[in-house]
Amino acid sequence: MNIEILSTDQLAQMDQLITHAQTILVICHKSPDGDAIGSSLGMAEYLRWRGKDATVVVPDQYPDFLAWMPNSEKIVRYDKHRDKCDMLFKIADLIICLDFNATSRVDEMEAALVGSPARRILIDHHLNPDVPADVVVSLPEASSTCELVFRIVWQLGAFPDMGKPFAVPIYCGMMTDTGGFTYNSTRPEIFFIIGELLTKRIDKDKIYRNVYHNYSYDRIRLMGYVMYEKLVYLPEYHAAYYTLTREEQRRFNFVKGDAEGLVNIPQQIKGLKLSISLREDTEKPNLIWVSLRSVDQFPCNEVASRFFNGGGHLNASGGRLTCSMPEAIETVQQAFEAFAAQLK
Ligand SMILES: [Mn+2]
Repeated sequence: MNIEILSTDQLAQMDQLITHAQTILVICHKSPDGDAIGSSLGMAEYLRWRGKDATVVVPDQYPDFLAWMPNSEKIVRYDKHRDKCDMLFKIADLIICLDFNATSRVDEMEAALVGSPARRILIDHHLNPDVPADVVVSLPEASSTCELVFRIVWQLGAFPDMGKPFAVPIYCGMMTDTGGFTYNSTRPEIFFIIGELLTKRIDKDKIYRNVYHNYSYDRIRLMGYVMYEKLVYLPEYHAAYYTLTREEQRRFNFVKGDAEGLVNIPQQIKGLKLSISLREDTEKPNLIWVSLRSVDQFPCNEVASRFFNGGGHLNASGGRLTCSMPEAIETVQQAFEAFAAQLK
């Protein structure tokens, strides 16, 4: 199977950039997910194999359910170690940007990134990449940035020398960005890659449990509460939404990440096309985080950009509103109305 994605020129350029760099930063977007952390750890592992001083720097906290991955203890948080990180950005020869399409996605780290004299490589699967870089690898049709990192390392000829510390995070990111290979994962290349990763003796069932079977008792109860008390189902639109207030989050001892995946659950209703979550920020008043999920060709990223100041992938997007919850609910209703033709 041909899984090569770089042109001959890109391959040579990338190889040259890495060859001539010694201090390399590997960075990803704020609130890193499995794909951001997985691709960063996988890339750093490859770079260390090439004898480079590679450091993974992330803007802020990443979820507990990723903290078991090999070398995750070496990840440096920008929000905690600002001075050290600013120095790294100054002295780095090369910065590899993973899983984001705009410099604003790295949040507080943006000035350090933009101001760094280092060369840059961007590897991403979001639409419309807008990060200035010497080499841009952008494949919106890819399942994940981890898939791209695999294909690049493969094409650079290093995969036979990679072990578990490469294969585990790459598998993990491909798994999380496809909901455990339940969406955006139909292309045969993906299963070719999984087959290759399994030759490194990774325990894919354990990886699944580490990531998905990690709920607290509070979180299970929150899920039940939201689905029973809060879910609003609109069969005429094949849509559903729910709200989650600050007070409710407090009641269930909400910790960051507890809302993760909640928005996917209504998608299990037969025929549902669009699911929306409205969650009040735990601190800032009138800030509401919006998550959207859709199936098939229904573009929830268009809904996100038109109504919720956001965007994302065709079937998984996010956004934010600055308003009260009743106003946010009104916006959701307007969105259903505006997309009624495609929803009904
Ligand atoms: Mn991703």
